[in-house]
Amino acid sequence: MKSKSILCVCLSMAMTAVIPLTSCSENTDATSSSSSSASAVSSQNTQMSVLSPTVPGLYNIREMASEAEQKWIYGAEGQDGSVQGDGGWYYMYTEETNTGGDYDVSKIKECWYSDINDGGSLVSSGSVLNKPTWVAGIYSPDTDIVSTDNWWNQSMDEFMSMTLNPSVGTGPYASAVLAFKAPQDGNYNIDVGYYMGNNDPYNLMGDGITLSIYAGSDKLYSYSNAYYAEYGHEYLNATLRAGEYIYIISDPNINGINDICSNISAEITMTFPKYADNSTVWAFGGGYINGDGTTQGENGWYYLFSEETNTGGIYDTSKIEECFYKSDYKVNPYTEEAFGSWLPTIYSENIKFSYINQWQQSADGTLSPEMYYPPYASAIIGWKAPDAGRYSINLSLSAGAWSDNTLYDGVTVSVYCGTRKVCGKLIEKTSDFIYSFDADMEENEYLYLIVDPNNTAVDDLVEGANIVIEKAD
Ligand SMILES: [Ca+2]
Ligand SMILES: [Ca+2]
Repeated sequence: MKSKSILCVCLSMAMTAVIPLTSCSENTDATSSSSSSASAVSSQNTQMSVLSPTVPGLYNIREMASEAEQKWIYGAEGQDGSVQGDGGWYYMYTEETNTGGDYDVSKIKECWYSDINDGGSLVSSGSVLNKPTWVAGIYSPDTDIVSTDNWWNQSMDEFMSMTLNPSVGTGPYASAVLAFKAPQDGNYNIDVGYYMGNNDPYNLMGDGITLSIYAGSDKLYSYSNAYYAEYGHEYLNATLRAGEYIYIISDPNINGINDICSNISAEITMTFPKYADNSTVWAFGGGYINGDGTTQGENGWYYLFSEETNTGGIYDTSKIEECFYKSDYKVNPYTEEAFGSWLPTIYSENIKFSYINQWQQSADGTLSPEMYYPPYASAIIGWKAPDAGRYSINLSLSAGAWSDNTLYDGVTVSVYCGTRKVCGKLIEKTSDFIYSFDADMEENEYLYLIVDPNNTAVDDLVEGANIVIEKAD
């Protein structure tokens, strides 16, 4: 079970969390090193939050993001669990079981709804189990589907603990499926929690369940547990076309004895990546399109690094170099689909993502210098000003050591305009960093966002970075 999100949280983290405003004052030496007033960074805005609506010339990232995302929560208040498709959620099943997590999703069908108030023969007793449930089509109204032997339940009823329980004592068996239908083309973050396994591991007849998560026909996740039921939580991401489904599939394996799959939570967030106009506004991160993220200089953005680390936030920007792009750096173990990262040239072309190499620098706003062994490097995103002038610059990101291990020292996040340091902040444990300022920049001068791993790069994670630059003239 993973506890760490390795996927883009994009805008949703910054937008939905209570945002602690990160003070940058202790390291700010914005103007002291500059001899030219024309190139000075204006200091009056350096403490300002991007949330301030009153300052002209500042781009309000929060407002942009709320326009740019949409969220669906399974079981949200007001949702009607007796209707297919309410809130985007569908109750489904498949006759494919015990497949080791491989399914032909074209065989998934909709369930039918059994409302005990209709007085059907589905329920054998007057116990609390006498709740409405969605039922696989292989079971007829004459089937005793919720009884001493059969614990099939598929409902968002809080009292039934959000179940996706394919447990029937004797076959035929079916896999219970909760599905979400994508309302439009987009990139979807998928956040699923569950409790699953064998409800009575002392009964050796039970073989638990297999829980799988699909986006369309792509398997994103699969986990089988025949032993003590346990809690898990997955953070996944997929690009879907309108009308495609996300499936959460609960498979009873060989039999349904003591199978439990409950406490299902599911939250789908879609982001609509935006195009900045790249003549008055430039933007980088998970909410914005900069080509396919594999080209240096797209809309002015560059993937860079420096061998300078653990410097207390002081860098010689002439030492900053370009990264190289490795398209097959990471491979999804379930779909075997490769995806890439920008990497410092101090690492070999043959480097692969592994538990000791977790560097990730990509257009989705990930800027993590995470490595288990030296040599370390600082991960940098740069933006080259197309014209001389004054720019309003807004940054937000989530940074720090992602684990609770006190041995690890997080990152130092610094911002430079050319050789001039604007801001520097040591962030040991994961927190949000939000910073806004105005700067006068020369033509072709770089803005740098520098993520320094400090003394060790273990567990150093920076994600959800969004940078919005607006011409302030
Ligand atoms: Ca089973
Ligand atoms: Ca560190």
